[in-house]
Amino acid sequence: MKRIVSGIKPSGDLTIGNYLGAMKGWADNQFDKGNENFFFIANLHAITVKQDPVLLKKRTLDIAAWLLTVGVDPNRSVIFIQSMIPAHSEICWILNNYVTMGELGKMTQYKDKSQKSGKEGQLAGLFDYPVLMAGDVLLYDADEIPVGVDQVQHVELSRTIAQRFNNQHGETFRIPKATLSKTSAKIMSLSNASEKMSKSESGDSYILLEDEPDTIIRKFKRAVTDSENKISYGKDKPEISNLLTIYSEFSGKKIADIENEYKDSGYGKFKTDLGELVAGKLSELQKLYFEIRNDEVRLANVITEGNSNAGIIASEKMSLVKEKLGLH
Ligand code: AQP
Repeated sequence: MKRIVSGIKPSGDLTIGNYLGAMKGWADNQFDKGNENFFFIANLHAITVKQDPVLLKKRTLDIAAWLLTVGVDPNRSVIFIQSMIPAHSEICWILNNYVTMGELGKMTQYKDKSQKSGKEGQLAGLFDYPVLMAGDVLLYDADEIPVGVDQVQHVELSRTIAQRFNNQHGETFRIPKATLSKTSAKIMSLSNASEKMSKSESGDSYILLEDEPDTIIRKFKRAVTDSENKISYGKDKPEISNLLTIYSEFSGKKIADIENEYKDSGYGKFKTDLGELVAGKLSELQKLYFEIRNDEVRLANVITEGNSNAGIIASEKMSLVKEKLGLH
């Protein structure tokens, strides 16, 4: 039996990056026999960047509804909210003592985000983010953490922390490993293909799962591309490669087949078709999403049950950790 644990932050509205890089894979992999799945909404991680409390609460429920929409099934997966399980905050403090400032300072996400947010944004919580994340997975004895490539470094650090703790106190945590989505697709920003698409960035750089068809088509038309006007995938063509990846993910077609289909077309036609393809797929998902999102009673029941199931496992692990440390 494998235990799978992963989370998503309600730090903005969800993008197709979150969907293709994480949620879609979570839903697809639920059917592997014997897997136990835990998916959580990482609202404690979200507050490492300033959040509007009303919006944070709304987005937490939005994500729960999106998880159900894309096929995460509460009968196969535990869906829970991080802040509702106090053990996450508690274990973070303890694990802080098994990692150095030097190790945390090397994390690329911290470097990127703290640079962008200036001095005021260089919060201790942002620096400590990977330790909370280590706690998130170690509490549940996770075997596998399905993440986008951008998060692999954090999972590596979770392994280091777990190994260090186990070496000092005896077997306590299972050592987790990161697993990448089938394509390992990292979806890049539409306005700057050297940065990943992020929900907390600006409007034209991302496609939101809730974007209207017209907006989606407009954003793809405006997506930055090189001047070669040739639909081909390659390291030296990051912008069109990113668009080809998105096309491939939404259509299920191989990149080589798409290149062939568009060998006589320019970027204009390709971008229009891509916009229509994505708008069509997202419209279908949105219909289901709004039904699920409006059924607040069902949503609350799924979350309450998930919190309860996760809470039992987390507090058992917390007791073991405290016992090992003489904190009981
Ligand atoms: N652009 C992306 N391509 C592929 N995978 C992605 N993920 C996020 N963006 C992309 C994956 O989505 C999961 C949940 O991410 P998260 O919300 O916990 O944190 P994040 O990676 O920081 O996501 P964002 O959208 O970039 O949020 P902000 O802007 O708030 O920082 C993860 O598995 C991640 O790999």
